[in-house]
Amino acid sequence: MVKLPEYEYRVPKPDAELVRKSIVYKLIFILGVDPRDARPEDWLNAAMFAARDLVTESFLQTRRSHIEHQKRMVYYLSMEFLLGRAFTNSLINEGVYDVFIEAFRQLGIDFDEVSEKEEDPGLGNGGLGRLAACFLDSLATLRIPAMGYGIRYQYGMFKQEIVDGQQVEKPDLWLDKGMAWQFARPNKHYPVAFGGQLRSIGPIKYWKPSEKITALGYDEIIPGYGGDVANPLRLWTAHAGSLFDLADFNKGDYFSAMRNQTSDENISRVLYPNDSTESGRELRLKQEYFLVSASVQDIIARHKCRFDSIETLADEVAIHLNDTHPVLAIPELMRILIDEEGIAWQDAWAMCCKIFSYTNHTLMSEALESWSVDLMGRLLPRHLDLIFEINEYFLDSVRELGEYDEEFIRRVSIIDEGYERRVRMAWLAVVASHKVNGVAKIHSDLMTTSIFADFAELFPERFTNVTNGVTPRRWIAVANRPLAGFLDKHLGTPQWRLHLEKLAELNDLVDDPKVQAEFAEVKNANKRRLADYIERELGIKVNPEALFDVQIKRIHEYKRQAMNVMHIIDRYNRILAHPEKDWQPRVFIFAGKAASAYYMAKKIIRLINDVAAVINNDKRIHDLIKVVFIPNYSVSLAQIITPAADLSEQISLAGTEASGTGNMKFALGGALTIGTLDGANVEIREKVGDDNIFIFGNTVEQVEALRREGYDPISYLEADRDLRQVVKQVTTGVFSPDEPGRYSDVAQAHGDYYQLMADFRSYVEAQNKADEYYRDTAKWRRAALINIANMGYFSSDRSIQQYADKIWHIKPLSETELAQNGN
Ligand code: AZC
Repeated sequence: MVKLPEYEYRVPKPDAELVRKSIVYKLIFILGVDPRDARPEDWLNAAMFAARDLVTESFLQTRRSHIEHQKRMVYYLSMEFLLGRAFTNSLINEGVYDVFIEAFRQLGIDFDEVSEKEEDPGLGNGGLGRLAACFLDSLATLRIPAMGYGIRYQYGMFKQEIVDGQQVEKPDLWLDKGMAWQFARPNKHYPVAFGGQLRSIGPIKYWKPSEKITALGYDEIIPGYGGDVANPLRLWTAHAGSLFDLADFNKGDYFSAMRNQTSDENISRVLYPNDSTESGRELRLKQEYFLVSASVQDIIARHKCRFDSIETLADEVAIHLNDTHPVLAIPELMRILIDEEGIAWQDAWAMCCKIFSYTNHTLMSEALESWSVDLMGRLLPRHLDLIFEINEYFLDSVRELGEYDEEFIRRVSIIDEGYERRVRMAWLAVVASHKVNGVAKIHSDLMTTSIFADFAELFPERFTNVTNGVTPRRWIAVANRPLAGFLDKHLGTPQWRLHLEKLAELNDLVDDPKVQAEFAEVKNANKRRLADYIERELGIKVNPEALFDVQIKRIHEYKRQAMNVMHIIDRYNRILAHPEKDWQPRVFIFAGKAASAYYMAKKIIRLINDVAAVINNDKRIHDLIKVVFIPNYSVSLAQIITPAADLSEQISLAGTEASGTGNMKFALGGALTIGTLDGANVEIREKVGDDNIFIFGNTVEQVEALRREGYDPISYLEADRDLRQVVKQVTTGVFSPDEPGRYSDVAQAHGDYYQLMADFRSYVEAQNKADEYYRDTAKWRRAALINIANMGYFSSDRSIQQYADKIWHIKPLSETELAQNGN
């Protein structure tokens, strides 16, 4: 092994001068750009290389320590990671933010302009992908031996433009500007095979695939806060198995040699822009297998490099499945253990059952993945065969209990024997995992009484809850610098970044008028920043003194953006009817993308924009209402919008939002929640108390009772004149005079499946109460501070600690382990 003196690989603690020189050096010698010609994008890349140098040593050191101390590792498999920008986050985590600011000042270059040039890696859709990113931050910060695996989609989430009020999808070429934050790993490549035939020679199964592609690894560096640990997120990209089909090429058929290459590489071309329904496309199944095959091979290679024997795999490795998308990792590990490592079936299965754990993120039946047996048999014959064997083994064990009838067996079977036979991926996940968790208390409870009720009966000890959390580094330290300064001052320590429960000490200060006033200044600064953004990007002037009422998230019927719009229209009607009253000015802010094929969600975006156009231009309203739809929602946009919110809209129908994490980010930034008793709202209420949150609407039990009894939306219309008027306005074209029938189907979609009519009245009442509160500035500020003070629980550090303790049984690297460098 190479031995180096420490000074040859340790980067000295940087000062501004060193950083400045480093940036200029990178610009010239890495990027080949003359400083005189450098554009902000070039400075960004140069600065990212300079920042990466600072992280790289911790990155290598972390890996050395894992090997040296034989740490048990957790591997987090996810089809999505919504990382957000790396640059400013890394400066905060490395503790060099101010040093870089100073270096830029010395260079005479605008730091903000440059850092805003960074493209968001849009490698995810919504909550599930962002959660994975918060978790990576916490894993590194808590020094948990961990690594993420994902796909390096060439095109991330589409860019959303709004044209004539409608969503238009544009390609997201996030890689085009260069990715200074990744290390290409040309030596990390694995073959991924598809198709062909399954043969057997006696009891030995033999898979002869017809197609092979190569997965190539890129490491995105995930620095932990404090700068001593950095973990890799390994992202796979598809390369054509053999660069050309040489036979075709030799025949002179250049184009058909290339054609294969292009279709192979399609595997890592796009992220499916869909956050809830199964896409049902063959390419998606290929992507899922591509991710898990490369990752499982890599996990085994890493294990073998650290330990002599594959037999110890289950002692040293935990693999976590982020939803069902990576569930093929189970038969893939079985295949490798049995077919390649020669391990007996039952032993291989016992190892799998110790290794895997699974998080469920939604109860919505349309989001439960299943794949047709036909398709799986064609693409992955060996895996299908193993799934059948696993199923048989599992069902036999259930039958042996002697307590269950064939109807029960049919229900728990991994193979759905319906009209078309299908593999139920969530069932496979539950059968193979030693722990299955939901993402908020109410969700985990519902999981065991609804979709997984039968399994909860079979394996009660398997089900658990880990309520989601968010990283205070990105969501306060990076995104909300005024609040970070406020907390440093009033808590007297920067330690809340690592111990968010310290926020509780604010509880003693919430009545202090000076503290309240300082908090108001923080909020106002954030609101002014957002108002500037809105004016710059959309040309709409909004009043920063108005109440900022915000709903930003994926557009989905269950999230009920349409109900938010209905309240806006009702308020508009009431202002017109009583202009003399003392109305609270409000700015209603929306952002979010709709899946490209989701007709109703796209219509809701259009409705928001149509309503905005009418109300914003109605002089009689005197700016008492402004409605703004900010296009192209992303992590970076959330970092601007969230800190500026006064009121956080979390209004999903009870029982539909598994947890939500936006709700936590808002409350952490001192917004009050208006919400239903759904997802993590329930736990937020427990923490902040009834007086500091606006809860409305039916409970899960009431929602279910209505469904059972035959929900009748018309009855609510009949009983409520204002509601009737709103629905009539929408459906008769008051907001779409050029096409009166445009929204005839919106209010009644699917018989009002998400019960907007049932919750409308109590929603409006809760909104009125919010106005009343807001007028009493002391009361509002106090409530906002109480929200911040009691959000400590919702740190992703707490979530990750629970995963590490209850699910993965993984111990962090201690400081001494990390300090003894194994160079
Ligand atoms: C989301 C849930 O809808 C959200 O409630 C939760 O907070 C989040 O996961 C993280 O747990 N689910 C998804 O994004 N689901 C999919 C399939 O994308």
